Amino acid sequence: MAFDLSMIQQVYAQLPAKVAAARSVVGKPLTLTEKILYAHLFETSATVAYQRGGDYVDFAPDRVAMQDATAQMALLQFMTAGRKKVAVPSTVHCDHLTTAKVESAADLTVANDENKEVYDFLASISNKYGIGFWKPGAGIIHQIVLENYAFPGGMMIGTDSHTVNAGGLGMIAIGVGGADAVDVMAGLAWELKFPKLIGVKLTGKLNGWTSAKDIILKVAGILTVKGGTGCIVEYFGDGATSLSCTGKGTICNMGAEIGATTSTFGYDESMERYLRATGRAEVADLANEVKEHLTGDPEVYANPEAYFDQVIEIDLDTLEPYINGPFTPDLATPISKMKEVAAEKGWPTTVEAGLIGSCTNSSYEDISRAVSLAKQVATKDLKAKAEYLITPGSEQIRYTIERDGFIAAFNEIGGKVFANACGPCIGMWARVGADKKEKNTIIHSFNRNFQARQDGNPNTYAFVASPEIVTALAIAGDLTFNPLTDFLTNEKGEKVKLDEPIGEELPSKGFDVEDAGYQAPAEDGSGVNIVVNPDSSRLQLLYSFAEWNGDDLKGMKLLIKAKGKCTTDHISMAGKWLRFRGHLDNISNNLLIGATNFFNEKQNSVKNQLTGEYGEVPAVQRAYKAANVGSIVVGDENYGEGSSREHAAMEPRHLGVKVVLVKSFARIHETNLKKQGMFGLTFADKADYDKIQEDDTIDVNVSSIAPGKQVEVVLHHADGSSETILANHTYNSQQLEWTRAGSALNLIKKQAGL
Ligand code: MIC
Ligand code: SF4
Repeated sequence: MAFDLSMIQQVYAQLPAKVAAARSVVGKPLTLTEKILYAHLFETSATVAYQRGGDYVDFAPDRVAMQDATAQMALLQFMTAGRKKVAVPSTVHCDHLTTAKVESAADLTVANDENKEVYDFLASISNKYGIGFWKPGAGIIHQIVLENYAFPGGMMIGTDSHTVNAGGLGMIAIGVGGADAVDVMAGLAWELKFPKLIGVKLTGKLNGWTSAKDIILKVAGILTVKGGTGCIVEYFGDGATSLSCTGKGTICNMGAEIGATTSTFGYDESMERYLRATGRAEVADLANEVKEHLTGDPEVYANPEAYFDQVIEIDLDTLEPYINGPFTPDLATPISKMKEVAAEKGWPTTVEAGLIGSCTNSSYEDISRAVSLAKQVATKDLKAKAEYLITPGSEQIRYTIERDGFIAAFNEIGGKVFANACGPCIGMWARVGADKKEKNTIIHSFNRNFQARQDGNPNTYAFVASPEIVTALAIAGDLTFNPLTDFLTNEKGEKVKLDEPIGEELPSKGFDVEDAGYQAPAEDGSGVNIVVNPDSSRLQLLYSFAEWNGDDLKGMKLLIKAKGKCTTDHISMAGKWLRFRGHLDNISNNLLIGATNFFNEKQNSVKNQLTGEYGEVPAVQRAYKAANVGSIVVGDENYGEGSSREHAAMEPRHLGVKVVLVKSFARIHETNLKKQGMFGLTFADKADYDKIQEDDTIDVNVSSIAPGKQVEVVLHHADGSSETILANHTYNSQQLEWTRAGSALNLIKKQAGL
């Protein structure tokens, strides 16, 4: 039985008229993206055509999902917003806080014990406000959403950047910070700049060693980590319809790695098959009734250049498997070139560990194809050279693959199955020996491979590939092994070749599960009491950030000029710091500790301008706060890339940073800064980044800030000279209200009379 069927029915009942209204205001055939966006306007049906990449628009998403590491902050904010219940169906998923160490059951016992306070808090707050709760071990948020909640033509937001995974079932699903989730759960409009549209036409059919993952690995290579910023990517063409629904999910999932707002596919038979296989025949039947509205208009796909802002074409017949990395997901190397490139770059080529699974690659299809390779170890007298680890995306998947003998096959090659949770993908991997910081290579089918992300070791070269390629390379133990052409030497000294992977899109015996791990909320949660222990190190009630008095910001000290890549992992590290995600003051002790200081090329070492001494970033910032001196963070391109974690914006806010001035921002992080009442600015001339000096005292003249108007930044250098530069911003008048109120949440509270 599908969840929230009446909501889906209502969306579909209104869809034809809303799409017709949109088509008439836009005045031409519509992409799927436009249909879904215009069908989810907050106020009415479409009355004006929005300018892509220009207009801010208010939307009404159908649902919200939150995972444990971000839900804590989202719900700590929601509980101050004065609402009795969430306004739209919402769920919480316990997946990020489980450490992968021994194997599933043992690790879950430890997680339940260590995180009891947090899980109890999330369970009771979910119960109180009418939120569905998925227990630890139930699975990873995006896999659970795909299996249970996603529906073609729907729109959702989630407090995790990979919420975009639900595009595999034809949704517009967008990752956001917790404050955005609060808006929607409070029944308010959710604002987004109307995106630009990138069309990706897929022709041909995957074959042999290639899989859906290779499509997004290639797209990441083409567009880079910032090429999708401000855009929604819509896939179409006969190559798109030939992919499985879960394969589409993989492509959309990793679309977060190109900075895209989201990605999506039109409704087709693969989605219908998946809906039916996951117990949602009713949704498939409903979708079939409105199916022409659940895909782009035929004119659009026939002549995409006229409708999309950019079009990319990929021929699946000739696509090669890719391996992306290290340290960035967009460094794409076709497998046939890996030998050459690895030698040229000096990458360590012995593969120490192969990891499959995670929210992006744990479908039945993925696992069955990986198993077909694992089984060849025995039949071809091979021995798997690298450690091999599996994190299933959900209990339903785990239960089904166990039933079908896949787990036993993985065990045969020494594979270990971790809990249905994020585990190594988010650095919750107690990897033996990682503390020695040795140079080594791992390969995984996750989506992110930023430095130190998986095991905390900055010298781990992490590469991303399909589960099939990960498995083959784990068997070979060699990054340069190309299973399409190369032979392995088996235990008998014979030369053998791996056969191409084969698998099944969906389990022929159907999915199965005993306890999926779901807990429904109370009908009336008003009596549920939420207690946060004031002495807790894990949870802390939030205070309201101070209002802005409207003055210019004078005499700020430069906290750090970050050099190069500065992702949310660099700004607010995950791994062991995840335990403080519900405690703003404690987690603030990781502020920018991963960022590289431009002036000394070191991490977590910046000059305290009050003493002239070098110290750790959080300590220096706390010293400025204690002295009541404002500060500013300067950054490079695509600052805040990666996660949706709003801690990366709340921590500097809490510690007294006033402005973040960078060459460019990643979308979610820029919004998070705005929501938390910070000034997020970009250099009008990127070359001005070079003018920022270590001892600068900086004024940012924001008293007359207005939409579209540049802001003056005055740099007072230590030698007594000063320079004035200009900064751009993207605040609209509503967002400036958040800034004035001190945060978006303060404004909600004010409007609710709290
Ligand atoms: C990630 O993949 O980086 C995470 C961990 O899922 C984050 C969320 C978080 O930081 O809690 C994300 O993608 O938003
Ligand atoms: Fe979890 Fe990794 Fe997916 Fe993020 S990308 S939700 S950490 S499995």
